Amino acid sequence: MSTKRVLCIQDMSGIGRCSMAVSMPIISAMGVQCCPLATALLSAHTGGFGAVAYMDETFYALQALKHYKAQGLQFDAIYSGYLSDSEQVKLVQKAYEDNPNAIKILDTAMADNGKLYSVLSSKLVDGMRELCGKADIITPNITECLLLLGEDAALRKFTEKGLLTLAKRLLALGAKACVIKGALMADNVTVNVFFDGDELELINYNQIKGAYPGTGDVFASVLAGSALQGASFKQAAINATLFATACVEAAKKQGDEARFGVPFEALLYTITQKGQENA
Ligand code: PXL
Repeated sequence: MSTKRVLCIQDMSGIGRCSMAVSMPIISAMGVQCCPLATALLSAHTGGFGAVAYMDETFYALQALKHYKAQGLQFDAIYSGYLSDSEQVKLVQKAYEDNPNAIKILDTAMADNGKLYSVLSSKLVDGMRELCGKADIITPNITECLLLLGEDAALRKFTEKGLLTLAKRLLALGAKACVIKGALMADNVTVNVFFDGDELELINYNQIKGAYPGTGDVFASVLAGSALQGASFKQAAINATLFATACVEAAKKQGDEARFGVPFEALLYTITQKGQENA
């Protein structure tokens, strides 16, 4: 069987272990080819390094998509993450149109801790909501989930019933499955909520204090890699939770500044095929 190919649509940031700089090594380690469609270049992510150097690559990315279409190149999956401008939503739409048979994984990376990222606009929220209508699986964190549903995004606790209602409302936007990440429950347990319209799975994990940027990108990358390896979306969400949690635990142990992201490099061996065989 030939190596599966995923088109990865997001920015490339030099410092802070996020987006493409996380997805390429993780997806590659999982034995899947990660083809980068860089939507922007940044010197660092926008959450902790002051005024970043920024180059928009929307025009380039559109030309690249045209090139792939002209060459008849198809991708097994389209995985998109952070988009820096609502115009970039069109890139994802075009990639979906050009690859009707691809698994469409939409990580609605745009907000956290009750707030939209400071450099983004509410137009992007509308664009992400539209994309939700065409994706197979969407992976918002709880803040993004509430923004997509037009709710107050302030952090609060939820019951299982409340989370099921949110998940049902998310799927009503059009996706086949969702994972709501990092929802805090009444008993102070944090869960990732998987729902496919049928089965609800609350994936518990040990929430560690400290906001590490890029953890959502680590999660979505493992989910994409697992899905392309043939795992069910539910199993892919479990694998992604385990790896992202291990990365945050390693960061805490190392005591690095949170803004530099999680030290996933030392754990990559655990998600290679060889590493899984030896587990
Ligand atoms: O991990 C999300 C992300 C990706 N890319 C850029 C970001 C962020 C979060 O702040 O700023 C440029």
